[in-house]
Amino acid sequence: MPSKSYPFVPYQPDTFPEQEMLERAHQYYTFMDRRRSVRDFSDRPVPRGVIEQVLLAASTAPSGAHKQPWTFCVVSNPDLKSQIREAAEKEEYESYQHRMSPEWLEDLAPLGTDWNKPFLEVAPWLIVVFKKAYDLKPDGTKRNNYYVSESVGLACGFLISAIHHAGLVTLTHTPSPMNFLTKLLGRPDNERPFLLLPVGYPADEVQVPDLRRKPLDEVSEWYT
Ligand code: IYR
Repeated sequence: MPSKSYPFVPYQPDTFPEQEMLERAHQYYTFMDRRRSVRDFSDRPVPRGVIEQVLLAASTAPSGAHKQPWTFCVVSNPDLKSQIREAAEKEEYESYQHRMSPEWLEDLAPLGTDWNKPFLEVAPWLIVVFKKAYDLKPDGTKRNNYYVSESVGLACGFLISAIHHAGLVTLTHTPSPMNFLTKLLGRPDNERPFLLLPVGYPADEVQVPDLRRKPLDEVSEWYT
């Protein structure tokens, strides 16, 4: 078996005394707990440089075999946003009218959603995340990726947290089915649409549903 060695480099992560660690952990929780999904956006512009930085942060997520199997398609072109809105609303209309079960519609009722998706035109940026089922080598042959959905889900989590940290809002929008995005954005065969995130400032006096998060004892079991 051929053996080959690969370089390792020293790594010195930040560490803190226990009291400071606890304070930082708590502060991060309270910061993240202020994040809300927002559906009403302002059309106020957001500099491209901010979007570049949040995408770089997203791309620091761990991924299977460090393949980083994602492409972030970033849309601000008004014509393209209109086409995306039109196609998404067509699918959403079908979903809300015919495809979603009564139980599903009942579960969504507190969120106040429907097939109308004005944020797809109003938000200054749409980030359409694609997952790469495999990579294409320069000679056109396929190279496998691993744990693709887990990896891209992690990158999206990092992205949402970076957007929140920048003082902007977003929404995890999943028009279904979402293959119209492959066509509209001209993506290659190895990419599948995963999530669509409108990014921007919230509309003036925006409101969000009065939701509660589960307490720790409902989301954790401890085996000490
Ligand atoms: N994709 C639809 C429906 C929807 C589904 C779930 I699950 C949500 O948490 C929210 C919405 C839409 O975007 O309206």
